Amino acid sequence: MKKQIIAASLIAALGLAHTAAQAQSVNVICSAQAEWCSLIATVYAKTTGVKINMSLKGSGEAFAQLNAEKENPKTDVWFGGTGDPHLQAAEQNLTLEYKSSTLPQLQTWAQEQAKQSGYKTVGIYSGPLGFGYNTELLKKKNMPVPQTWEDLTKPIYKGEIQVANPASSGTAYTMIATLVQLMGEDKAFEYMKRLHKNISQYTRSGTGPIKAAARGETTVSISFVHDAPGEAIQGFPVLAITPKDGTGAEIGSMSIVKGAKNLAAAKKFYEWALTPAAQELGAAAKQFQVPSNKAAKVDSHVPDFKKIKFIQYDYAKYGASNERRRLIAKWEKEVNALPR
Ligand code: S7P
Repeated sequence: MKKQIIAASLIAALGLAHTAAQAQSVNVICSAQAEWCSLIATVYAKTTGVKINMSLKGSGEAFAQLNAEKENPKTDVWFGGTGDPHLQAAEQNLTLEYKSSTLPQLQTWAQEQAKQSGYKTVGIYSGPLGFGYNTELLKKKNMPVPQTWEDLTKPIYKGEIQVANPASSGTAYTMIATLVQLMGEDKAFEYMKRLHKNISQYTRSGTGPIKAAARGETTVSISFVHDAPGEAIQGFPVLAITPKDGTGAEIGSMSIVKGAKNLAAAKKFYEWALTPAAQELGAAAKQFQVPSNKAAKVDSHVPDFKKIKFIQYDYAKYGASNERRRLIAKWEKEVNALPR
């Protein structure tokens, strides 16, 4: 009898220990750049004792993974990445409704993102779409800095531009949605067909083209402009500009996965990620998006939104699953299928 009691207590203790260990880790897909993701994991583990099992995925790929594992989620939190696939995940019930008490401390665009998704996602940063360029290559090839979307279609830039593929990249989808809103759908598709002739490569990831421009593998990229200063700080000859005729911006977002196995830990991480101190880690990792918490310091490398001509980006419309699917399929059929 005594032996049985001891065995039962042992099993109970092991069970408790297992639960405690589970509570000490959280599974996060991070769709920001690797430097930022690993700084988050290090600081979070040091300050809270909770381990982050971090996997890095671009926005489009992260969305695909959540969709693939929806019957048995392995992810607890999806941190960062363009907002449109987060909205799509919300619509498809892949993410959990959660209203943080920090919401009133966030920028209006971040709160709007939360509201539009039924509080299944929230804005954590924002940044404008634009053109990156290698200053040395432009000079060597005697090319002007492109100032407008139309400039990118000029023959002088033939084979000189990289942009990501919208089927895998949230950045590239932001470009399609921006152009459609800026020009109207017919003109935007006519435009993208002309642009296609000048594209040397559609990359898988949204940050690929700015890295290629920085390293002299392409002259121009279509990228988020906040991704350029980090490359320049490393010593690469790269700058970025926003088109004079207007551009869109991403609302980098964060969502808790529906059915998250470590829900308490997921909420704790989510709350932490909305604090000013956590958001300032972006700039510390040389990532220069605008933080969503109004009290977070804005680094001097962050693009000045007041100097940029923005379109009135309709995040709800272009984050809707059907619209996103329709525009990407149309781009595949009418643009990507054309010879260059
Ligand atoms: O962290 C830089 C950044 O440009 O990358 C994010 C995103 O993962 C891009 O994903 P895609 O590869 O799907 O385009 C952006 O949210 C972020 O600003």
